[in-house]
Amino acid sequence: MDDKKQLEQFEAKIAAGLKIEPKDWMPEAYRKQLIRMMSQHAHSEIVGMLPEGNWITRAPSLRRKAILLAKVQDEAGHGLYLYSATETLGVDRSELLEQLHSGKAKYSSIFNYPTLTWADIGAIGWLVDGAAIMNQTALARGSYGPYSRAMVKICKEESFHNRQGYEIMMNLAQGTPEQKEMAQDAFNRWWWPSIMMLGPSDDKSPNSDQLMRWKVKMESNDAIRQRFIDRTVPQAEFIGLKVPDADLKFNDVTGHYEHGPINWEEFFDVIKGNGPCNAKRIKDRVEADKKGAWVREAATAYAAKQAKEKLVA
Ligand code: BYC
Repeated sequence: MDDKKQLEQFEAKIAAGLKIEPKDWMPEAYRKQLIRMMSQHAHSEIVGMLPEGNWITRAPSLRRKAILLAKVQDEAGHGLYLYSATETLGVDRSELLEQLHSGKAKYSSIFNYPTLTWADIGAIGWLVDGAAIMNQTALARGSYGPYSRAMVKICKEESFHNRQGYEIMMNLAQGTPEQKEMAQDAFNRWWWPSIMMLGPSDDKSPNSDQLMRWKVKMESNDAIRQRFIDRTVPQAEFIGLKVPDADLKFNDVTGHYEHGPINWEEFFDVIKGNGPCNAKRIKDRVEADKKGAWVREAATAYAAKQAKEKLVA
C-alpha cells in the first residue's frame, strides 16, 4: 500500500476515535512528535523528583514524610512507565537519557524553580500536580494507545498528590500567622510558573496544530490553562489565600476568570536553560544516574541469569 493510502487509513482511524498501537503504520512526523512529547514528559517526572526529594528528610511529621516518600516514588514510577511507552516507538531509553543528561532534551519548566520552605511541597502538590492533571486527563483520551493508557494510571496517582498538597496548604493557611504567611509566599512563587507549565499561549505553540489534528493533544494549551485557573481560584479563596494577580476577575458572561498578562519572556528563558535551578537539576540528575549504575547492572545481570536458567531448563 502506498504512503498516501496508509496516511488516509491512519487519519480515518484517528477520526473514528480508535487508538494507534506500536505496530500500526504511522507517519514519521507522528512518531517523532510522540517521541519528543513523551520523552519530555518522562524526563519531567524524573527531574520532578528532585525538588520534592529535597524535603523528605525535613518533612514536619512521620505522616508527612510517608506521604512525600510515596509521592516521590510514584513520580519515579511514572517516569519509568513513560520511558517504556516511548520505547514502543523504536527509540532506546539510553538515547533519551543521554539527551537529558547532556542538556539537549527539554523537561517541564516548573522544575527549574527552587523549593524554599515546606509550604512549597504543598504548593507543588496542589498547583503543579493540579495543572498536570488538567493536562493529562485530556491526554488520556489521546490517539496513541500506550501513552493514553499510561495517562489513566498516572492521573489516578496525581489526584492523590494533588489532594495531599492542598491539605498541606489548608493546614498552613489555618495555622499561625507565620504559617499562613509561608503558605501565601509559596503560593505567590508557584502560581505563575504553574500557569506557564501548561505551555506557551496558543499563538506561540508551534506543535499544537499538528498534535491536535492527530489527537495526541485533545485541547490547546490555553484551553487547559483556563480550566486550571477556573478550578484553582475558588480553592485558593476557600482556604483564605490571595491569588497573586492584581488583574484577576471573574467574567459573569463567559463564566471564566480573566487573568493578568503572563510573563512569557521568563518562560522561554527558563526552557532555554536559564531558570534559577536548571544547572543544578541536570547536575543532580547526572549524579543520581551515576550512583544508580550498580543497581541497573545488578538488575540486568540478574535478568540475564534468569533467562539463561530458563533456557537450560
Ligand atoms: N516546559 O508547541 P508547544 C508532573 C516547549 S510532570 C518546558 O506548545 P507542545 C510532576 C515545547 O516542548 C508533568 N518546555 O509544545 C512530576 C516546545 O519545544 P520543542 C509534565 C515546554 O508539545 C513530578 C515549545 O515549548 N507534563 O506532573 O505542543 C512531580 C513550544 O511549545 C513547556 C507533561 O510533560 C514546559 N512547560 O505542548 C510533580 C505533559 N511547554 O519540543 C509533578 C506532556 C512547552 O518543540 N506534554 N514547552 O523544542 C504536553 O502536554 C505538551 O508537550 C505541553 C507543550 C503542553 C507541555
